[in-house]
Amino acid sequence: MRCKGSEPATFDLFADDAPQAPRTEQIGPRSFVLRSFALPRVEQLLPALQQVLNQSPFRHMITPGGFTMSAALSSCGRLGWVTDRSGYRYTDTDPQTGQPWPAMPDALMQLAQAAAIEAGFPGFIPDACLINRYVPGAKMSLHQDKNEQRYEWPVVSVSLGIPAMFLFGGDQRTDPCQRVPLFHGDVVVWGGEDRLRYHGIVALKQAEHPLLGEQRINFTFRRAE
Ligand code: MD3
Ligand code: FE
Repeated sequence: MRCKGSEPATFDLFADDAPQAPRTEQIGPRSFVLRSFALPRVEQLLPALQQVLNQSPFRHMITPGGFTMSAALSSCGRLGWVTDRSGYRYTDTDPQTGQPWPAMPDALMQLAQAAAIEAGFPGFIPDACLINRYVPGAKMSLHQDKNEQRYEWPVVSVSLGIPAMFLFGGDQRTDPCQRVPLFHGDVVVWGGEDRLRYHGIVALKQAEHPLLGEQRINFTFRRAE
């Protein structure tokens, strides 16, 4: 019989729950993938997410063009990002509840700040955290993030759950894209001259994550005002 605590010190390199050491990959002049950076904090992040969703549940928003987004959205922090037939903007109340957006839980704020410091952006204090939920087949088309008042601050994003392929383009929609796979626990920071580069998410492949099931959760931290 095999005893707990006496497992051989080996692991499956190809299992998505294999132990992962944190490491940094540079994907642009001021953009970095911090592999597995959020892993030690997942136990704090999931209850924080649940607390936000109890107050402001995921919903599918309509774009100004009349399309329903395939990613479901919520927000926390003082400002939340919304889209409807009249445009894209940040609001201080959740249009679905008429209440202020849920406060940003400490675990989320601390993770965003630590990642920003790691990538060379000390002093980042996000006032908005957009939460995207993707199921297999959901995607996000190539776009720029331009609804924020200043572009000096970076964007920090945290991926949990099943993998996604991130597309990282240039300053023009037609510029070629890098494809960057993002896994459970990865954190990406984009700033400086990379802040307005086009980006998107390829339709997710069918997969199941041991903790989160058939979904990917992405937290995107920004300074909107
Ligand atoms: C690169 N979300 O919510 S993360 C978005 O995974 C969004 O849910 C994707 O694009 C997701 O707007 C990608 C991040 C992201 C956010 C802002 C960026 C990447 C960025 C701004 C500039 C360059
Ligand atoms: Fe974006």
